[in-house]
Amino acid sequence: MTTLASAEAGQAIPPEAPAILARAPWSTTRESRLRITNVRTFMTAPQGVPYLIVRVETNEPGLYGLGCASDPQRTHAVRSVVEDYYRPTLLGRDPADIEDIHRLLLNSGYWRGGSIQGNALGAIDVALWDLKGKAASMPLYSLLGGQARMHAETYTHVHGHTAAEIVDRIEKRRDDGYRHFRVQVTVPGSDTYGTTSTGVFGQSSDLRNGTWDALSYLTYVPKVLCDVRELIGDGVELLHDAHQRLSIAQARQFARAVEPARLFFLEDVLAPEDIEWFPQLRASTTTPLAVGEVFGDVHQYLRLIETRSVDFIRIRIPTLGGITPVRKLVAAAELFGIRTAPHGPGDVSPVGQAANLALNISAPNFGIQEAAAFRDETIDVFPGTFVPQHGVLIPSETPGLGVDFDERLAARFPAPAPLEHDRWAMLRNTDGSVQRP
Ligand code: GCO
Ligand code: MG
Repeated sequence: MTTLASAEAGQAIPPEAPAILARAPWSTTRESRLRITNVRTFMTAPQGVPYLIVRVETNEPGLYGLGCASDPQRTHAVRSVVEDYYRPTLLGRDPADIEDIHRLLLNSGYWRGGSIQGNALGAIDVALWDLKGKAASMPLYSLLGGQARMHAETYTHVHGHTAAEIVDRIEKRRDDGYRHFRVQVTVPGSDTYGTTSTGVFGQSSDLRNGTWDALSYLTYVPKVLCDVRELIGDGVELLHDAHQRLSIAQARQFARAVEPARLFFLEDVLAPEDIEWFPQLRASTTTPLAVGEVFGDVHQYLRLIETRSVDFIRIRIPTLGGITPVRKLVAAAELFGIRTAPHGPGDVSPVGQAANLALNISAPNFGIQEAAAFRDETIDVFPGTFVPQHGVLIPSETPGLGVDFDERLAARFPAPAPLEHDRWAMLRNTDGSVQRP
């Protein structure tokens, strides 16, 4: 086993560095001096939602990469994959060979997919891209093909009970420069996603009362969305997230009923289990469709892309395994005229948002970026956090992702215990049956 024991190395390679098989054959002969010497994980919750940050360290002093492995519902399981399986496989490796490392880690788990492995792999992958940018003294978007736009436009979240209340809130955020608004509607007596004043993501949404009623949602929400359009007129884009809760018949009705609202897109009007219905749904409505937030594998999008049955792909870089697979997905979508809408509410960390921005700035088919309202504490823990300015995210020239991580400050925000954060995902219908959250 080749170990780099040179005196100038920042850190010697720990003895548990993997057997030669974990390394590409060429990596033991190539003259590269850079080696992975440690992989560390940090759980923190400055935004109230658990973040899992991964730091890949090297033998070059001060050269490390950061990745976001944040699956708020299974954080502890993701941490184990990184620490117990990926770390020993990576020690001693040259971080340059991202494709090889990605494929090795993906296949070393044998069983494919799922958010737990996806987020663990996604963090390692993004950290290696961050490292590569830093080593090349280039911002990540430059490595991905350079700047294709000045900035990435974002959408913000508003919610309310009546059209008047919602329009009032939109007008306030328009003054901040936003032109795109995800509108969620509070439905009397039922829990509709993203509709209450306090929530786990800090800026809005998600205090669940635990009961969902499709009939009241279908009766109340389309009318409010159309009334909002009537009141606000043109010049702003309205979005809505149905959060995977409708049947195909309800989805068809809903998509047709909101056509007068001229939505920018209607998100997750069907669940991933029902994606085969999208071609038919697409043919039945003019309402633009977006889906993909909960997909755990880029292959899940292929049917939607080849049939051109969505307008936007919602992508969560950590869950899909990082920049390596997602940049291929984005390129495929571009060839079919489909735009991107990366996921980015409060439960994607500023490291994850920085990866979104690198992709958005370099991808010709970028559509719109969901933008969390990060709290001040979160911005302090993540120096360089990208925050919307006048409704857009502006890239920086900083090498790599452009965001750092203050592990000492992060320790002041312990993550909630398992199941403390998950409760909002446990939803029931009025008949007591379990409902997709
Ligand atoms: C969105 C999403 C999120 C999810 C959350 C789950 O469109 O932003 O639906 O709000 O509910 O990311 O952890
Ligand atoms: Mg969503």
